[in-house]
Amino acid sequence: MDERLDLEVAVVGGGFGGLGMGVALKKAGIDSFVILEQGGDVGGVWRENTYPGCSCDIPSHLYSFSFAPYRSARTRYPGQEQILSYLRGVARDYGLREHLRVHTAVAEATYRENIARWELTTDAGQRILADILVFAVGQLHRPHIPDIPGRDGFAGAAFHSASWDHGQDLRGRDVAVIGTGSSAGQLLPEIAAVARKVTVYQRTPHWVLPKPSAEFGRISRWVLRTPGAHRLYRQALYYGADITLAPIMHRGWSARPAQWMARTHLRRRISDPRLRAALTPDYPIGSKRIVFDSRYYAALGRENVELVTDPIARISDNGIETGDGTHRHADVIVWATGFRAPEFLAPMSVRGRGGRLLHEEWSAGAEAFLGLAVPGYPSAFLIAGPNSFNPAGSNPGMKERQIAYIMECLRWRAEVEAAAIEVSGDAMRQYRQWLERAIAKTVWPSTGASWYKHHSGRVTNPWPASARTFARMLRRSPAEAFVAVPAKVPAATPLPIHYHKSTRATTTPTAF
Ligand code: N01
Repeated sequence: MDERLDLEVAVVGGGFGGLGMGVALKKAGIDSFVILEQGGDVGGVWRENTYPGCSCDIPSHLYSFSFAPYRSARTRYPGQEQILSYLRGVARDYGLREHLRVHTAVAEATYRENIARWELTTDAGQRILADILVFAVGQLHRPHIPDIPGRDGFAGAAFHSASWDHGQDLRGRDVAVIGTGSSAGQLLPEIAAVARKVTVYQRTPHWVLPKPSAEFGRISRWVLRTPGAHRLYRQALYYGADITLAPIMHRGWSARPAQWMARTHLRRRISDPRLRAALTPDYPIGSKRIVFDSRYYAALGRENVELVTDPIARISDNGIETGDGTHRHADVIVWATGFRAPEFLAPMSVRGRGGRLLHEEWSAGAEAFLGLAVPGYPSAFLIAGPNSFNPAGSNPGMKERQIAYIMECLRWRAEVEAAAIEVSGDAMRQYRQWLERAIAKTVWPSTGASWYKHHSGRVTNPWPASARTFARMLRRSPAEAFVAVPAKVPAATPLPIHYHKSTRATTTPTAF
């Protein structure tokens, strides 16, 4: 395709992060941008994940943008369709559709030093030039399907939880579910209700906390529609999660009560002591993402559901064989085996200054200043980049903080009239020291593998402190951490982006 686009901003990804970025650009009066989306619509993971029972385990009033509140939610926790229609509504209401390019997968992004701009190439060969590049591809979108012997010889249907095959009627069939994380927890009750038999293959039990599943009554809904009450409720959820859940990750005050609650939930739901023992984790709560679910254990207790804890040895053409030599029949295999979350930005090839290749620099695990910028990659930003997943609260909120910071970076760039800006090596070093100290205080370094960690053992995905700390660090001026990067050859045209001058103080760098 011989088409070229010349823009101020290119945003990659049309989920929460990309749409939030689009709204912020619009509000700043910037219209010269595209949102490049590899799928057929906006929505990100909420478009991709359509498995039965898919919903959010964070309350809807918190799991939304602050500028686009859910005002008429019937249920405390939104379902997949509800979130997808919310995101479509945001795209429509904020005029983002005209900026959206669907079925457009970015293959390469290269910083052109002579003009201080990014050149993007799509899978279809389209070229895009932009002053600013924002990756908003999230962390949980590349399915992980383990390479178990015999996998490709299975004769039945096999699909990942995030690529559900709705053409498969599971009624009366034998279904194998591999994995026991949040996705498995949500889909198991639905498929166990229709399948002849479901065999759940568990490698490691997860800690499960019940969630209060409330339908809001008419009066609550009416009250929550008023902006003041809505704001108060959202704030209560935000502070509540941050004060009670975030300390779990550091073995803080709430870890023991949370573990006690999880054990009580397990005891109440599972009466068989052997099954209960098999479901009891032997690692501290918070080491993996906690499963918030009230239906999972009840589904495991059904007569047509079997939990298998012997490791899988191989997959045959019609079932799964475990290490003890037992073969169990399966018509369908559901891979609820999670995502290749530590492989940030893969499979895109991203080249910064001097031709450096990002995935080579990240070969021992990704890192980015505040999860959003990397030295050597001028004017390129990430939303939900390394170590910015909040395991104890709402991630749209984390993304909004990063978007606000990126907008401050853009303003500062215009203010100092820089061709490009880049986080300094010093700022990155100080941040890395702070991050390593913060991670060392969490349960993650000393516990086993999970999607929070790169295979090198480095903790690359979760944020190791409270959401309030994240907010505080992102309130600082970019002038403290970023430096101007000139074009090698002066740009032929004046800088295209004009902003109001930032009101923020320009100060010298301070330690984190
Ligand atoms: O994936 P997971 P998920 N053999 O990585 C097992 C978000 N989410 O899709 O623990 C056998 O949690 C693996 O075993 P182990 C949420 O942040 C949010 O469930 O590694 N088993 C594990 O049990 C969540 O954390 C919502 O030993 C293998 C499972 O597969 C994230 O998505 C809803 C295996 C993977 O669990 C991912 O959740 C759903 C192998 N070779 C998801 N490899 C909300 O409600 C892996 N496993 C917001």
